[in-house]
Amino acid sequence: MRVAVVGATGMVGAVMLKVLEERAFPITELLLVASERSVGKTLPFKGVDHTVIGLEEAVAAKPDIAIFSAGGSTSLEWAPKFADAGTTVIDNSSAWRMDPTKKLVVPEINAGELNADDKIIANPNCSTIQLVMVLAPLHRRFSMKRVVVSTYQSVSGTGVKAVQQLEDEIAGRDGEKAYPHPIHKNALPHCDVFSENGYTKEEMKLAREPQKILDDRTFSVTATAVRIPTAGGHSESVNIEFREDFSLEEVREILGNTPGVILQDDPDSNLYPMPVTAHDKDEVFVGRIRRDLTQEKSLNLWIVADNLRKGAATNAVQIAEYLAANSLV
Ligand code: A2P
Ligand code: 11C
Repeated sequence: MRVAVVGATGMVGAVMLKVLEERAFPITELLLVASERSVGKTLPFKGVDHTVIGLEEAVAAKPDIAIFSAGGSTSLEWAPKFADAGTTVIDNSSAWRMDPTKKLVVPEINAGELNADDKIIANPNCSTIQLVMVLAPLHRRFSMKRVVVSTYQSVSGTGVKAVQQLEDEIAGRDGEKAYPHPIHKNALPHCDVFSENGYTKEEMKLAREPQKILDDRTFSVTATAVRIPTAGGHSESVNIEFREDFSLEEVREILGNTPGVILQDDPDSNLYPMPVTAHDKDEVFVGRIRRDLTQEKSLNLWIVADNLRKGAATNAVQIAEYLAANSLV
């Protein structure tokens, strides 16, 4: 495969390169693409320096696959240009996710919907991916009615500037601010921008994307998204009301047998998912599985994943792997 990584100099881009290398994706030529500011810089891949090129040059090279993580406006403008040149785009931004003509894919759940005509494929939001990885197998068995999720999201989800803000505040240094408040020793009920309905865009992504991925509007999701001072890894407290009753044994068995999900649920030995243990892992971790004692057929659990891995780079590379394995590019 001839592969372009658009946004290669960025935070997700760096993880993208690491994941492509680790998973030994079959690359015959790699194009590293960023803004004009970075053209001419070099980045290593498999021990070889690669020179960063601009978007025009990358489109003209007609790669088989372009994985985008360069922000929504770059995707909106450039993904169609790559697609017109015959390149399949896997886009990590929010630009195309809710476009009814584009598929929103978590490979373990709905890669089967993809075909060779899908030229722009959307990668879901990080907090959505880890949530649906756990919801999907439970929904298939017990039919979800309503999900209430509260997130605890790391500063890496906001980007380099936010990681720097946290480091500056810990060190007591002045610096640029990514957030309107301190993040060190704080928690901000504010991820992405507020929309007119009082929810943030991040909360609305959590409400809408799962329905599209599961192709089902018979359940609803309501969310509160909170930024906390963790360096990497998003956590989620989730309450699920089902139509069918369940046993905790069966829930554990289902999740324990779900590819890409790892059960970490042994309170007696203080075993539960945490950002520090999920760091640099491709899987989604689930624990604290217990009945909601206040309502029938309802479950509480806790989900953690590395937001830059399964939440972004790994999921995008898995889509590329599926396309390659099924001769769809
Ligand atoms: P650059 O490093 O040249 O600015 P992050 O999310 O970590 O901020 O990274 C964003 C990524 O998207 C970077 O690789 C950045 O390149 C790239 N990028 C941002 N704006 C553009 C643009 N207009 N065209 C191409 N790449 C862009
Ligand atoms: C966060 N979920 O942690 C965001 C980052 O829609 O792709 C990714 C934003 C997006 O703030």
